[in-house]
Amino acid sequence: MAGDRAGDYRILHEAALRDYLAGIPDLKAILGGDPAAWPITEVGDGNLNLVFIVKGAKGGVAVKQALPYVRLVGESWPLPLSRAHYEHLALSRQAELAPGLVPALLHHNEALALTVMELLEPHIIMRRGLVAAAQYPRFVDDITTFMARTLFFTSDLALSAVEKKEAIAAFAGNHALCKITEDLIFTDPYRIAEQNRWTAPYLDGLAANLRDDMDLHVAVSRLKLKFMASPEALLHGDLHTGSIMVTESQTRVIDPEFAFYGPMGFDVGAVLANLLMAYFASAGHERAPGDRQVFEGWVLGTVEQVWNEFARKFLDLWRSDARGDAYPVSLFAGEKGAARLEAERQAYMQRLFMDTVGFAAAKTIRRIFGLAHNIDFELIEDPERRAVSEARAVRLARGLMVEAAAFRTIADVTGAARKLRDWMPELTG
Ligand code: SR1
Ligand code: MG
Repeated sequence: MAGDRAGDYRILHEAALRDYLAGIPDLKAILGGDPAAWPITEVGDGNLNLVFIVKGAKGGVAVKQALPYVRLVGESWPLPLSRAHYEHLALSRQAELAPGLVPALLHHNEALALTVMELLEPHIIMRRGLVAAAQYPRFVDDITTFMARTLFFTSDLALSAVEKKEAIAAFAGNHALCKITEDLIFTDPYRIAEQNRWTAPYLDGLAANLRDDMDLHVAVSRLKLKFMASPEALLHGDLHTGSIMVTESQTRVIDPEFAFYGPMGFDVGAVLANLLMAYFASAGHERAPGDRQVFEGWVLGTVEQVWNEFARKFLDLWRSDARGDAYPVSLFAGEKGAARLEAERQAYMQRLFMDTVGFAAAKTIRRIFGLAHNIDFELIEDPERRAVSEARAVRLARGLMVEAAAFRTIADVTGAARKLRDWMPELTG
């Protein structure tokens, strides 16, 4: 049931949440001890929801409750509670497809738009770690397994046509969240929009260029159309480094409330964009010249490995688990058929790479000129230094979108990023 049962909904602040959790025997047992002594802390630093950490004598849980509006903006921007339904549905599916890579689900209340999950401890939001120049040795293997398996097994390569269409329908109601993406990522940064902001005055000129750049407007509009009209697979839908929790040895993907059936490159591009932004932001976090060089090398290496490993794992699944209705086996019989199908797989990945690179570019530009920014850049205190890092990222992003044909491999992308590391933009102001 994806509808909003507004009558049963109430926001559970501390006391009400304590009573609620204490009334659910399984959760009470996980937490342990006297409910009156459970510390409850609101820790949500995302843009939309309340998130509480609750600790008991025995263990802890994380509680996420959707608000009927966008938290970042306030009650003036209503948002359906049904996103909690889609998040729960996506999380359940991801847990089946990529076990161990999402938080365990402990409880869900549809009417309260509330989900209780395992407490991830001592995990931190990956973006925070990247700002601190931390490296994550498990990340490549874990995120590429997550993406390859969730995207492949929800696509027409793995599902029958009936299963696939039913799955699209199950997520089709999450259109309010899609609309946020359609507006904030693919439209607003390229026009005058009340909620846009950037590092002014230094990027005023660049913001004006963006509004006047018809090549870019065509490129981003093609990406928008692809986002709206290509239900290839079940996407996480918001797979940035703020939606990933990490330790040195574990990776967990959280927050799939933007889940819907869309183009695969949108998820892969989100991961690459956010790593590339961490790379460009790094110069702004330097305390002494070169003191983050090792980290920066790791980030660019990670960008390359994420694409290469994702492509390898996805292709392996296609060779071993292609039980879907696309590319019928009967059409590719014998040696000739096998060779032709393999060539087609390579062509498919090349097309997916181009989508990925385009979406990565759009994801970058929105974080610099749109409503929702990221701490990679925001925590660079000196606005002029921040603007320099941001302008470098924008230069790469524009190239990726408008001169897409020049980027045939992931090494072309990291090579271009490396060349921009010390490029000095002309800033306004
Ligand atoms: C109004 S919501 C702004 C952004 O926050 C989420 O994390 C998504 O990225 C969305 O675009
Ligand atoms: Mg989120």
